Amino acid sequence: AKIINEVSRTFTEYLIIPGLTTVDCTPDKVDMITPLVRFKKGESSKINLKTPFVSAIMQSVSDDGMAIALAKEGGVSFIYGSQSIEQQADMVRRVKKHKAGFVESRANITPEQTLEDVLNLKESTGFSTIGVTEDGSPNGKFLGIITGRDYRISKDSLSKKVKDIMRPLPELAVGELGISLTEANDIIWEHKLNTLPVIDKDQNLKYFVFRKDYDNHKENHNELLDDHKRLVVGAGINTRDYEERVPALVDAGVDTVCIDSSDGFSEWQKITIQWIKEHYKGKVSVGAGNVVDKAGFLYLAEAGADFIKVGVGGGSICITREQKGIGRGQATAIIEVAAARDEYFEKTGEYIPICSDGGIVQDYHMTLALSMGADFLMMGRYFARFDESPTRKLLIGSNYVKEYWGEGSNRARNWQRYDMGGNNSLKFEEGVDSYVPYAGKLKDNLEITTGKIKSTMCSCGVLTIAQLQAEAKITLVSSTSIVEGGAHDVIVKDTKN
Ligand code: MZP
Repeated sequence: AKIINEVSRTFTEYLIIPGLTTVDCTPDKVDMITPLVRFKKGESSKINLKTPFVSAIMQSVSDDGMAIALAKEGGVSFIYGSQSIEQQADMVRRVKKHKAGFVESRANITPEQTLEDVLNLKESTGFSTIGVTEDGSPNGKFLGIITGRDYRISKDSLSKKVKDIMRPLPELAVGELGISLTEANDIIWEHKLNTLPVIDKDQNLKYFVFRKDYDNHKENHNELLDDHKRLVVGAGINTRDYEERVPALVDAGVDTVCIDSSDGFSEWQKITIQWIKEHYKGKVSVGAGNVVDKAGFLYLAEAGADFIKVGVGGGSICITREQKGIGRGQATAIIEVAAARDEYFEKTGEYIPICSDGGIVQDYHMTLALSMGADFLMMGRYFARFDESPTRKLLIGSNYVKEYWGEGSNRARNWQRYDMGGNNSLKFEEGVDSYVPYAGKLKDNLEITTGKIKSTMCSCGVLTIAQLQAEAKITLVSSTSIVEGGAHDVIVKDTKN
């Protein structure tokens, strides 16, 4: 074996040293625009993010609800590929058909849950009507609706089961909705509850449309819109069924696709990228990965990838390093791949954005990843905590949590992501099923997070991500100085009481 003696490091082992902050360098002037896809010297990327975040290609993170919420804040979701081609394309279609002024959502409530669960959902979403599906999944068989007005809530009734308070949808509505399915998103049907639960012919719940007045819609300058004033959305693909999946996604209006794999340094990815490039004559952009070194980057760059994801084994739900012994500290991986990207740009005049994927725990890790050369960040745990992620919000002890599971867990069963070709029956778990602390609305959290990043950028004296990458000074920290960085040698007051 070739032994690399350089220690592989992660974000917590580094800090940023402040640079000169000039009077013109204020957080409101910081522009976090960043390229998403490959571009030539002197040109600009066809897709730019206004916020340098994308949400992970995971069942527990990126569905159409998350995609709409994130695109409204300047980022992009990659809708998970571990579902049928038809379901994934439907999600993409819903994002593309989303219209400003209308809020769409669906509920994840089962008949066996209690009224308290319903109330939590109402509180977190602010919706007046909640749908019940057989298995609680957004696409499950639709059983009925619950409205706040139908039911008086007292403390005693909180433990009542949903099945006792649910009403079936009126026959007439089922019929009418059944007819309108094909153009579902374009129908604004005045229900007396101001809500339209859209179901398919098998009574599977598709989603709810809540009518809101256009006048109430405040213009949002962060919204990420492509040529037709539609939100931008991405989707995950794999190296097995791309010949069917990619055309369905393109037909649904997807803006970019990304091969989702735990180890992207493979000929399978090259074959997939080249098929897409040849088939669409370069018109469909495709991201690839994940890699952790220069060799992996160059392989995918030469294969034609439009952006390259970096990171193996650092995800919060990931046990790949324990199971297979492969991976690299995320900071070291980013630093090496960013240098390879810059060298490639110098040599070829083609800039290929890189994405730091997984392992972000603190907000300052984001600033570090960008300083180290990442153009944007993919996060799972961060987004899973919000109302907009597709998973259930539960009360565990006295804390609210949201479910979050890895694509390599038995729950997701996304075996293609870990596919090495050959015998298909060799499967083992590389991810866990977990909870993350519930954190509220995406928009509120994003404002705080980007506020911190902008503030750090001003500490470095820079106003753009490109300047941050070029000018930030980063230092390694000892384990004792990490202790120094938290509150220490004081008795911290318990502010909960
Ligand atoms: P994090 O933001 O939760 O730390 O990491 C999210 C990333 O972990 C994803 O974007 C993906 O690259 C990776 N992931 C997803 N599922 C698994 C798994 O089951 C995993 N092992 O490692």
